[in-house]
Amino acid sequence: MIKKLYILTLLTVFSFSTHSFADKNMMSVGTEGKSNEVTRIIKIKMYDNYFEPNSFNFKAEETVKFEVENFGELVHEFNIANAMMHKKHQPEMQMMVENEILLGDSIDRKKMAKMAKLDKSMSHQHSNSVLLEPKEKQYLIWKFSKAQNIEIACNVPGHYDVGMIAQVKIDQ
Ligand SMILES: [Cu+2]
Repeated sequence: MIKKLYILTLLTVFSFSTHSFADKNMMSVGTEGKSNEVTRIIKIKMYDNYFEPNSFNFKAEETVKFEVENFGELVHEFNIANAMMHKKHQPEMQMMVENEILLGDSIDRKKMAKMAKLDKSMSHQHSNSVLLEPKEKQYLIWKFSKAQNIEIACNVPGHYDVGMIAQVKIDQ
């Protein structure tokens, strides 16, 4: 119990200290989009462990609605970011596994809400991502920023490493 509290305290300190940096970082790949600005709707299928399609081409400033559905038998994440952001997000996902919020084929959303009160990073409330159980479907509207190459990836522990990544090329 003491050990758990200690870890939570550490995590809270960590997430407070990195939050403004994380927000700024996220802005570099885009921002949450508005539904009246959507110019394209794209259906994404998630399987164990890959995306279909797995490469995209967008224009700078374009607003896209992603309809994401999990056809796999495992929990998967759809996360729009760059490689560095994915790397930073992975320890949060690992903590969700260690706290038994994130299970192989399900998400304990009750526990997630409870933990989120103690540590915001455990809420998985990021505008650039959705986390889905098998058969779940959710949409995400994203406005891309400047021309660059970024990645849509799944940061469920182990999945990024086996290549659950879609390359995103944003042109001027
Ligand atoms: Cu995955």
